[in-house]
Amino acid sequence: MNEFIVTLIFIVLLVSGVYFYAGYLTRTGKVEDADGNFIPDSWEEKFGWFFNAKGLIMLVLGLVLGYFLGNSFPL
Ligand SMILES: [Ca+2]
Repeated sequence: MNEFIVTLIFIVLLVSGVYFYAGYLTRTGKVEDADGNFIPDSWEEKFGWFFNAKGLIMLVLGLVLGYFLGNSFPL
């Protein structure tokens, strides 16, 4: 497996982890989430774009990862 794919998988896990952690923090009430969108309000101020683009980011990462995995392990 080449390093690019390993890096991609790492990025996917990291990004997913951030989304998961945001949900965990807000659901357990560890951070303030006044608007109830499961994103810590303190994060939203600085990284709102990161959460707004969640669907797009995951889609692009999935497509890129799928493309390179498909190239490395052809059926
Ligand atoms: Ca919020």
